[in-house]
Amino acid sequence: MNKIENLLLPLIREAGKIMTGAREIEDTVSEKGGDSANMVTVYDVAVQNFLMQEISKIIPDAFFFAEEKENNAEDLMRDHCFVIDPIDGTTNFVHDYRYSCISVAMFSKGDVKFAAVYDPYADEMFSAVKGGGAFLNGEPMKVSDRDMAHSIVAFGTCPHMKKKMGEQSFRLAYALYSECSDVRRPGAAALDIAHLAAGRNDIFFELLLSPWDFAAGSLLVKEAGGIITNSGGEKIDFSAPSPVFAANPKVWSRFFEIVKNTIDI
Ligand code: 2AM
Ligand code: CA
Repeated sequence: MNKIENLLLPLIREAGKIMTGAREIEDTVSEKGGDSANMVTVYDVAVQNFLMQEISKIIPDAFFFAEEKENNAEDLMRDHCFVIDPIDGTTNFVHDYRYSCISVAMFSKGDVKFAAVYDPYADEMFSAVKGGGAFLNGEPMKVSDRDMAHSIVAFGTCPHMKKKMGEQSFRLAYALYSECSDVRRPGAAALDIAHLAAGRNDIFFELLLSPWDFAAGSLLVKEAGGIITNSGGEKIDFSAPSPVFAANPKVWSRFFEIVKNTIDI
């Protein structure tokens, strides 16, 4: 492990204790607007504040692009900009469903150089440094080699945009369901993408996500040998919300063919 990992990973594990130590979570919820499922708790803010404060001690000139604050996309072009989702899977968190994570990506001049997704319930740290491979709790991880018939598809339903994205999301899930082994809707996009990088699921999609949901996951998938793109099959733009499609290389072309034949985004 190089230096940046040694400094950041213990901080992110420490932040996980704020999640696992949370009590009476539902009493701390505020609604953020949208169709539904767009909530924030005092713990989202506490994790974000803890990470911003501790990272600033290590990297005093760090910038932050994070879910529970106002952001400036130009900061992604700085030398050090941390894209943070303090709790991805907030609805799961509020329900004590125990499938939520912390997602941290370090950008340097627009490019993700370091990524970590941490599941504090399973104590699993998914991490990657650009060009250095991907790891799960320090052990190398890679995407699966399963074919379509044996694949699990994890997907998100855009609950915050049900009217615009709901029907297409389920249409695509159904089209994939017809050819794959089965589908899952776990409820935390960053963790679903990390699990794809670890070879646990084989295909992931959600038709609209925010940069903090997919920034870390995109490096994990690439460093684990997988493919992750926007709806045009191109590199995702990190400065704005985007559709996200990811898969192992074996199923990618059939997966993306089904995407193109099924939905219109
Ligand atoms: P969150 O839990 O951090 O809010 C659920 O389908 C996925 O969508 C979760 O990863 C969730 O992240 C994300 N999500 C929820 N509200 C969103 C919004 N308004 N814009 C983009 N993504 C959102
Ligand atoms: Ca969040």
